[in-house]
Amino acid sequence: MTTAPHRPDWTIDQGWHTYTAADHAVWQTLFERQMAMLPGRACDEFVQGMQALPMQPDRIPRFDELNEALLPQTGWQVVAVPGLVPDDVFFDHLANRRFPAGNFIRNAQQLDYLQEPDVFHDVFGHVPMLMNPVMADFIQAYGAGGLRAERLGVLPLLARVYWYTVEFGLVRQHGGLRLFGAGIASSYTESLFCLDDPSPNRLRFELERVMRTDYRIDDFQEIYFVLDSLDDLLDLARVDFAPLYQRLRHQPSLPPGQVLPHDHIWHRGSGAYHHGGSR
Ligand code: HBI
Ligand code: FE
Repeated sequence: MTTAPHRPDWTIDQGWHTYTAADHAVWQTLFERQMAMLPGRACDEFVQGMQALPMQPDRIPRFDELNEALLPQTGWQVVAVPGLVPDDVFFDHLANRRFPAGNFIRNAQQLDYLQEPDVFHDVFGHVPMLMNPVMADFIQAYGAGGLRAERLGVLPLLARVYWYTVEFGLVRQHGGLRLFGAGIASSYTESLFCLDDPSPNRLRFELERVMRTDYRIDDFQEIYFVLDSLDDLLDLARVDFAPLYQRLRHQPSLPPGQVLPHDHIWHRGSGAYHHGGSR
């Protein structure tokens, strides 16, 4: 939350003409690196969404052009914001099918890691999945649910659902695992780590389990949850969370490195990356 908002919904003009040649060059580096690596790693829906969008290697996309493809497809649109916005502002946008995207781009010294969501994370990572009708409904439902969870004081429980799906989700496809989370799809190193590294746990997605599991915001995830199908998000968008909040609100959270007896394990992580050895 960097700049004081001029509008109550925190939106700003994308200011496309103020991007420098260096900004576009950063986009190009990131874009070409991901597009070369994602085939066989990103799920089909991500690839299809990307193909139907006006994204080019050599320039940061214009949000008005993206919206010409996105609006007729799923009723979503991208709006520009200066960076992280307050939770209630964020949720209100999502509940109304507006995706707030940072308008700035990281600099060439921060290609692999930055704290705030920039235009590469938000547009390259999130917008292709917003072309998918199932994901489109799911994120809208998350926005509405987020406003409720905030009022009930249980937002951390719901935020984990978003984190382990929309941001860092994996899905079974073509007899293997594919990535669909935007936090992964926009990160070269984590796209490799989440699928190829022996270190992290990869468990079947189970809602209550996910709602109890802490996550890392400063490093690769120690655990990834795997949907059987993206269509599972349809049911997830219709879940009545009230009884889950009741049950879970006073339970301790689980550390992300821990595997439980009832977990369905696709891959048990060695833990080597985060803990320097097997446990
Ligand atoms: N703001 N621009 C932006 N992008 C986000 O992903 C975002 C945010 N504000 C709050 C937020 N995410 C999360 O804290 C919620 O999903 C819980
Ligand atoms: Fe994101």
